[in-house]
Amino acid sequence: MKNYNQIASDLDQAAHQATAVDQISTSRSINLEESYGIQSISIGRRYQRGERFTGIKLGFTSKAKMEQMGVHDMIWGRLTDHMYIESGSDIQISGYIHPRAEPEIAFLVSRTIDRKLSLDNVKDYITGVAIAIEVIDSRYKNFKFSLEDVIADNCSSSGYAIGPWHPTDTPIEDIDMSINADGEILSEGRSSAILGNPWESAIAAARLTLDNGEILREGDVILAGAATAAHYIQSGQNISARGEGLGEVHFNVK
Ligand code: OOG
Ligand code: MG
Repeated sequence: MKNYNQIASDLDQAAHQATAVDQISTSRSINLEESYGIQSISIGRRYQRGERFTGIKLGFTSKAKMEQMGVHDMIWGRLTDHMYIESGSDIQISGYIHPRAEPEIAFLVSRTIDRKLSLDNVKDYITGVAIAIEVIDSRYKNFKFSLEDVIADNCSSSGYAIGPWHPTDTPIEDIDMSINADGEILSEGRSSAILGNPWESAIAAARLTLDNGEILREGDVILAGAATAAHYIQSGQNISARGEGLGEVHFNVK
């Protein structure tokens, strides 16, 4: 039976080489604590290659996402500078296994989050909100996994693009959001689908990092989790996300 280091290394290699691997849960059972442990070892390998922590992403914060993937609970993973996609730039499909894109809301951290937050004080720690696209690319064959599998795989994190930052008094509680290919809507939804209010994701991110020994500092990013189902992307497409009052973010798939 593979140990945690071997599993973490397999997942890291799968991402690095854009080749899918078997789910862990088909050959052994792991619990949630073990899967976060594997995620941490696996992301450590990225840091060793020189990648830098840039924030965290939440997953399965909307019913649409939980139903699409058949899971039932919120998850979190790490983002690195290597995953950042500049808006308007090209991404190479060959660097991915079976990438999907989804519309997200991003938060920009203004100072070290050293306490649990609430709706009353969350804006004291956040300086901007933006529309974003997350590119998820499960390292598991057929994009199929259990909750434990996907956590170990750093929650499918693969890329993220962020639109223009807006001040924190910009309404984001219940706005229209869409993910589009070549200007055609693939999915649209309301931001209130994200935990009832996307600010709750920033609050959850503060709690999860504090409870798990990560620190969110000035300049770090929080991705709130997608409001709609994710869509496979293909070379030749221009992928964009739009958020009412937040503008647009896009990239080209080569
Ligand atoms: C897991 C990641 C979920 C979200 O926004 O809900 C996620 C997956 O669907 O592969 O990023
Ligand atoms: Mg996501």
